[in-house]
Amino acid sequence: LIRVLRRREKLKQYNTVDDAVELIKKSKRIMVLGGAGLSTSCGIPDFRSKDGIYAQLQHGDAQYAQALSDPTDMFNKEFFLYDPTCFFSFAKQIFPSNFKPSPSHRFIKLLEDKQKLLRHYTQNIDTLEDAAGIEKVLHCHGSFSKAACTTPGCTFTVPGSYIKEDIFAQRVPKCPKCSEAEEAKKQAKSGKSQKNWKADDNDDDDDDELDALPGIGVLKPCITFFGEALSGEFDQCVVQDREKVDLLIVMGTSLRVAPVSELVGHIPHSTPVILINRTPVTHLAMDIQLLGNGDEIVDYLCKRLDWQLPLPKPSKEV
Ligand code: CNA
Repeated sequence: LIRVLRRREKLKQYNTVDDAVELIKKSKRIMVLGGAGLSTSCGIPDFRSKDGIYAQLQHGDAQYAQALSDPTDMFNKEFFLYDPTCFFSFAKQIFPSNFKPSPSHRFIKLLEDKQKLLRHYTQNIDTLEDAAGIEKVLHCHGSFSKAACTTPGCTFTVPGSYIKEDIFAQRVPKCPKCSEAEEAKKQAKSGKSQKNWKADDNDDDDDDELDALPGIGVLKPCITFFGEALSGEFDQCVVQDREKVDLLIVMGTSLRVAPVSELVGHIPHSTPVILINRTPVTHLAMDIQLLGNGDEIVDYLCKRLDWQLPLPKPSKEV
């Protein structure tokens, strides 16, 4: 809170859209922090808007409303391990396929082309930054570009395309290595009981308990669920970037998901922050809030900056 108040104190010189244009013009190391609002115009719903995924899960589809005590359970690791079918019956709605980057993505690419982008921290998992050709991007919450086995100790990882068919067929994709191991284990066990062997030790019982969870041995997309830690790369990048950044642009996010939302507090108080979002952010101090449709706002900013947004590229599937 102290940090927030100091920021308000210090930076009250920036208030208007003219200030935003000037800041973008003069800044050379812009950090962008983006969220689901970057991709809503591409047809991918966000979490918390009135027509977002949470509202859909809570009120729209009875199947999910019954299964989930809270809509965030859909992206909760513990719930996933107990019931992976729920996520995989829903995942096709957010799996990146034939989506094209929005003007907002292309604006970030333009910042990069103008040598102004320090890094784009995206919370999105839809890989549309890659489709837009943005190179200085950190996928803070991972993405659908890979999937990995959930069995502890199994490192089997595949490209996202490997599980695409299962996702669209609403099937739970199984790890082929663990399926083999499971089969071998079953056979060994039946051999054991035939010979009437004793159980080996307690560790084995623990393993059995874990193995029994339906979400173990499943190829889970490498997206960060609630209850999972972010990769160490996030902290490393923040440490590297915090002293270099000269402007932070927050785009299309409610800033409700920590620790990424905390990035705003990690940068120096002297660094101005511009928010481009449909709804205001009231729990963190922004110097300038440009509220409305993000694509229209970046279009306006480009006109004011005399910049041309790059044309959309042909879509690239995961
Ligand atoms: P959120 O909490 O749903 O917030 C989205 C924000 O974007 C809201 O404040 C909206 O007002 C705003 N918004 C929506 N549409 C527009 C628009 N056209 N123009 C301007 N603003 C708009 O989602 P956050 O990103 O803040 O939350 C982080 C979560 C969302 C991450 O863990 C993501 O993985 C997760 N998510 C990602 C995607 C995706 O990859 N496309 C989709 C849904 C959820």
